[in-house]
Amino acid sequence: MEEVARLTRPDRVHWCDGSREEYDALVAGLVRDGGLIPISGGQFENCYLHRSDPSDVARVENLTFVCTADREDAGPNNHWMAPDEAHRLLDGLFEGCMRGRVMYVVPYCMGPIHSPLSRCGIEVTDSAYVAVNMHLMTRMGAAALKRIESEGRFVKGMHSTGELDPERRYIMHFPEELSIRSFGSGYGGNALLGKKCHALRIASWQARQEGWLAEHMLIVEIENPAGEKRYIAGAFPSACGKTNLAMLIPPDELAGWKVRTIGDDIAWLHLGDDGVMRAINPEAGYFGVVPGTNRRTNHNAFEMLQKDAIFTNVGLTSDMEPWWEGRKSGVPALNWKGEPMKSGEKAAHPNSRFTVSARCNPVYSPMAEHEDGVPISAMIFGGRRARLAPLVMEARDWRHGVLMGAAMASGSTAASSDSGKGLRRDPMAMKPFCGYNFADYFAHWLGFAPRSDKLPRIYHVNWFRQDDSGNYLWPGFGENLRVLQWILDRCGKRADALETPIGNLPRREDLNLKGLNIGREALDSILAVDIAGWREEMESIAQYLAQYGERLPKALLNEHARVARALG
Ligand code: GTP
Ligand code: SPV
Ligand code: MN
Repeated sequence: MEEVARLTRPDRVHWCDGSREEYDALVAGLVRDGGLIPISGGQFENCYLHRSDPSDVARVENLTFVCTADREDAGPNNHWMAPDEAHRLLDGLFEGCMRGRVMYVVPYCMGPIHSPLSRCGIEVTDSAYVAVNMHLMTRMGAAALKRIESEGRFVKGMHSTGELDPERRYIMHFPEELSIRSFGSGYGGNALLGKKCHALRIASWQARQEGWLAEHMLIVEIENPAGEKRYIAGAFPSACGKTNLAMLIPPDELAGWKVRTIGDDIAWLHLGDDGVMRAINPEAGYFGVVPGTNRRTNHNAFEMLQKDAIFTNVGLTSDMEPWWEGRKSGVPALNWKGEPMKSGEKAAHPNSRFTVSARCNPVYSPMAEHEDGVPISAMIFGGRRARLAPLVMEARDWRHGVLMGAAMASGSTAASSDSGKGLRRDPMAMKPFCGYNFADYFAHWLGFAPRSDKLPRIYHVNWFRQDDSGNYLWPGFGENLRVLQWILDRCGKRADALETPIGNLPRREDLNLKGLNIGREALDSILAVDIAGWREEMESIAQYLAQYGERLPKALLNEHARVARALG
């Protein structure tokens, strides 16, 4: 810390202890200097609004680098810079950057504080907003520091908002040094280094070396009316429904089912000595998408936003309540930049977010604190696919499932400022987050098959099929539980399916459709397999995979060839 302070020259160093008093004092300071605006209206209690710089509203994939000694280790899926060059560049930026500021030292633990599966880090930051977000998102402070002191090993993260100049903004990872340096952004995944930088990019690298998985997955607990609890992990790209699925509310017809959250964004998965794959959620809070959240779509999220929440980049009503598109009540007076609303503009930024501690979630599962994690029955992959991909399909085995994950694709969203337009391949929803070469990542996934005969079953789902006018064909949200029910029934050998070249699909009679409001034609089209369309899809998947060249595991190519042959 002395070394960092010598380089960055802060006025003062503050070691975070993680106490409630500290949180309140940091918030009070932010309110004094305008970094947080108290939200006083309606039901809201101890909630605040933060307006980020308008140029700094999402992750920046173009400015995110993996700096390994050998460029090939980062792979075509990452931007790369030589470690020496990256350090030179960043030393220059960090030099004196905290003059006139406070340097916060944030020790944190990703995962339950006493779990052997958890890992620690220290983020040094000059942003009090980052410090308060880390309070809500991680187990942070004295207990984490104690664990770090006894373990001696931790991920070193250095962060400064700099001048928020997009031309001087870099998010750099040094997996071989277990370090992260982030400069020039104060937003979400760019700045809360425990989340995407540590728990995914650095952890995925460590996971490969040590034989486990660090994934962009929600973990949900599902209890059936007989009281049996099962756990599903699911990878969906950013802004594609993880938080919503992790806390969904069963529809009336599925009363008796209970759904609880383990995690909404990241899962660390380990194979036990008994061959069972168990997962922990390394996080302790949510940094969730606000737009679209209302009593009907996500009642649990809506509830937990009323107290002790920080909103980033939403609008305000005239009586100081937060407002966003899809809130379904109130009228915005100011947009997310704090300007009076103009007609036709959005009040909230499409990537506006809430930060809230998991303890505020009315359906937080006590099992989320379990040191061994929860046993995973099934893994699901899914993206925003307006066409082609059916509602759900089951992989015939692990290898087929790895291909399904590797072939994932999704429409663009506001969660990244530069992911391009239209459909992009996003293997396992890890395109922006895998800290090493995807070819090696696929090989690592495939390598689990011989290690256990109790691996989770793998599925691909799609809540986002549209008709020609752009209307969603599937009602989604709570109704997604019907698909999870079929998946769990398959795992328990209690449901049938139709074998097709692309995987096993439910027929309409295999799904619980009681009371579901969906037209016959819509249902037919989301349960159909378009053979000609899938032949083209397999062609496009082959082209995508080809960029990984010789390093790509042959088993994946063989699996691709098998599916392509089955399609004829
Ligand atoms: P990140 O936090 O960026 O990783 O996103 P996420 O995957 O957790 O996505 P989230 O659950 O926040 O959902 C993103 C957007 O998709 C929100 O606007 C939701 O309202 C919407 N959404 C979520 N589930 C569904 C669904 O089943 N159907 C439809 N049509 N929209 C959904
Ligand atoms: C995502 O973009 O996948 C998020 C938000 O979960 S961020 O923390 O910005 O990465
Ligand atoms: Mn995410």
